[in-house]
Amino acid sequence: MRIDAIILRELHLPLVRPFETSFGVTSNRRILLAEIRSEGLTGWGECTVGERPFFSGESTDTAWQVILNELGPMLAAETPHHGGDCPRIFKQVRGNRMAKATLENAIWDLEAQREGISLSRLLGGVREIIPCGVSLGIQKTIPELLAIIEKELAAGYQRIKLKCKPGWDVEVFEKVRNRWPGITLSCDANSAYKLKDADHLVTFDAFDLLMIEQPLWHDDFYYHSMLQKRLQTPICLDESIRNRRDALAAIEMESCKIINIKLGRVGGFSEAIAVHNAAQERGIPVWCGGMLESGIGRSHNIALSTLENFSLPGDVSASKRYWKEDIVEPEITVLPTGEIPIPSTPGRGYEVKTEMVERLTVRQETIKEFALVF
Ligand code: OSB
Ligand code: MG
Repeated sequence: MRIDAIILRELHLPLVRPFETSFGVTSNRRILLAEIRSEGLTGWGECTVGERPFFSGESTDTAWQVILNELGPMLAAETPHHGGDCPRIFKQVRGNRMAKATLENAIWDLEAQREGISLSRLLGGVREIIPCGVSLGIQKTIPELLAIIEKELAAGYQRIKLKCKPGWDVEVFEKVRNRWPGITLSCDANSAYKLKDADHLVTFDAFDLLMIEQPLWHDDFYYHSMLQKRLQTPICLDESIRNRRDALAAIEMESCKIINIKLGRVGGFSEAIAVHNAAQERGIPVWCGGMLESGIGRSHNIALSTLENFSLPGDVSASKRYWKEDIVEPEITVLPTGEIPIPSTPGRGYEVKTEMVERLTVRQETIKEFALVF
């Protein structure tokens, strides 16, 4: 694929309602998009980075800089044949996995279009429809949370994940379980606890949670393995898993029984598939996480979720839960069964509304082959 142009854009998109986790509140998203033009086709990538470096060490501004000055010029100087060529092209750059995923995923999108097949098929997906769950942020009051759960269950979602932190956990689980004894429920602490909270975390076992996601430090395996020995509830790792080696280490150490795969966190489709395969070979189920993406990132998550070992409902939900109007057409919708059918058209299957993207763009750069000349 000859790279004709790489255009990097930042868009501002307000969330329909603020999203609160143990590390902070997000009300407005700064969405970074890469548009790659190649031989008459256009591939899109979304950077799933947060506005502040609170989930990972990357932020909107670091990703912008690294894509513009390092990764973009590296890619523009090459003629990649496959999305899978990107890890080699970006090898010299350490870390910055969300920045890398932005460009790599756009190349996979181009490759699917070039081959005339869906992105799901190119990735090796086997599902024609995927099960969906929702991730519910920390609310001001428990009644407000219960009202939201009621609405999401009525919409058909198959799993409810509650964000939690000290002070917003057992009391909440108790109220939710009392009201809905049979639903599939999980929680996500985003590293809000320490090992000294182990006695408290053991009390979560009473609520029959499908999993507890990332209870301890964002970069830890060892203490999670200590904690898992004391818990009946399976631990799921999110932040800790940066690549296949991490997945192997975590599985070997029994730090988790489930893995959340996020495209940005692991650096793109190539590594996401590698994590998926490593987990599958060892009997560890995976599911696809979300990062409050626009329809572009969301369509990539949908394609990824069609791989065989994505056997649990992901945080892949409808556009309207986040956006008044999404930047793709059709917007992403979920069936009353809590499922998303997989588009079979070439590429992502959701068209980018280019006029809307242009209208919302606050900065834009066209990346040149050698932006930096030393
Ligand atoms: O830990 O899964 C997480 C959102 C921002 C940062 C981290 C996480 C999340 C979510 C939202 O849980 C999932 C979604 O996009 O629906
Ligand atoms: Mg998480």
